[in-house]
Amino acid sequence: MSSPSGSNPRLLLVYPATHKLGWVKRFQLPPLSLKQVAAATPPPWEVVLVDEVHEDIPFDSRFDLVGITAMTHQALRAYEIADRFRARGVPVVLGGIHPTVLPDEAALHADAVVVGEAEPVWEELLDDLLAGRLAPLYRAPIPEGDRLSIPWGRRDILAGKTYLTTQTLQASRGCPYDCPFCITTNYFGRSFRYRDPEDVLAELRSYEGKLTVFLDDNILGDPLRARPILEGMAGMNIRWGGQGNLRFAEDPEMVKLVARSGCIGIFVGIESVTGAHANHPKTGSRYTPVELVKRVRDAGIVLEASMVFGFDDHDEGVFEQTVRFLEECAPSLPTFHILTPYPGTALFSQFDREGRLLHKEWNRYDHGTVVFRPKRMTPERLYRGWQEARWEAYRLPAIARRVMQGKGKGVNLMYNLLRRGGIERPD
Ligand code: B12
Repeated sequence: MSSPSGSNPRLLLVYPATHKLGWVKRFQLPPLSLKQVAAATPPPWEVVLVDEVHEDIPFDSRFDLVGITAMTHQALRAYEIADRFRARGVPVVLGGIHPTVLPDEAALHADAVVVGEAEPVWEELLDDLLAGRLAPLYRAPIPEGDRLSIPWGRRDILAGKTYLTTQTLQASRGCPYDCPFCITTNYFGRSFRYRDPEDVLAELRSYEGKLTVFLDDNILGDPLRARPILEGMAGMNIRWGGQGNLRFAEDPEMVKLVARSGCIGIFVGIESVTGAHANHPKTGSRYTPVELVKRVRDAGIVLEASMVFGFDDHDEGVFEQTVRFLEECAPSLPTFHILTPYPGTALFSQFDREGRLLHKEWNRYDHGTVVFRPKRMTPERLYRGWQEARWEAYRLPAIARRVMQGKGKGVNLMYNLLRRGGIERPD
């Protein structure tokens, strides 16, 4: 296997950036998508990863193939990059969540589009390219079952770049909850697929640093499957963060195990204080979020709670209600998002059908812009309410009240002040 020039074939993987970041880029995580695509690339391919957040794209270097990943807000930039390479005669493959849900759109800017996970189709695509028979579309099957078998993400391709940590991985993929605003169930399968715990633990043992981030949709989604991984981690002196929902906190023993395994922070989507979303439908819990949050914080784990504004049952009162709820609940860090109907979700189809999408300018589908007409308020009111809630929740007295409840006051204060730094006063 060699490239048309006779030497080893060279693959460039690109993570597009929508805007330049200052010093905060040191706190970013490397793109796991591309670490996994690189891991699925067999020798003798040579892989170069360019993260546009950190470096410029080498448009003039020799590559036999360029692979670009794109979430929706990155899609337009991904297409620009693809067009420039293709104008120079370099074949381009587009993959990731946006090309997965809109392959026809992506195909206008690519020689081939990968729909879904790279692992099942990537080698075939590379072989086809070298044999001169690249197909326009490679579609991975929608995953089924409860097992996940993937190679360890490649970290060597990150050399020379500064990230918070390069130790990012997934123990599982998929999610059974099928929330209307989320893409995961449709494309990554409706069950939690876990890796063999021994394989996860072996990967963790190969890490030289302490700080590790699990990028699963919900690492604790199936507590029985997560348990052997957590137990194995307990003796490893790892410090890890991840995301999930609050369900694990219903079992006090599980909370203790999560803390013992080295968990220092967890991001949970509470989403909404009202209606169908109240108390997080995913939990169907007999405990209130207030009780569950307290349990997690008492175990010394930083808990970031994400709230979303703009659901159809939200009126102008939701902002105030949410801020009061967060005062009572006191997660370590509240995060606020504007509801964003991503293509491929049930929410997108609904708003599109109802003529409520304001536009399809993908670079503004970013959770900080209103891209649809809310049901019970104007788009302007939704935007302002989001700004006000953020401002209100990060006023110093509000931070002080939150930090004083629960353990780890110093750490929580530091995180809150850092977050406060990025919040603008409402116009
Ligand atoms: C972890 C995660 C994050 C991490 C990312 C860490 C990192 N740098 O790796 C953090 C917390 C930073 C994050 C942030 C955001 N995220 Co996020 N995130 C996820 C999550 C849970 C997993 C993504 C992941 O790493 N998966 C593991 C990798 C291996 O899988 P993958 O990326 O899908 O890649 C596979 C395939 O897609 C394919 N593939 C991907 N790229 C390419 C490229 C080529 C060439 C090929 C061939 C194949 C290929 O092969 C890969 C291996 O199988 C997903 C949910 C999900 N299940 O996808 C949401 C998700 C990707 N995030 C989402 C969003 C919206 C965001 C934010 C915009 C939210 C916000 N405003 O705060 C930000 C954007 C940040 C940014 N950098 O610009 C949405 C994207 C929706 C959309 N249509 O764009 C998702 C799908 C969540 C959802 N519920 O809808 N996120």
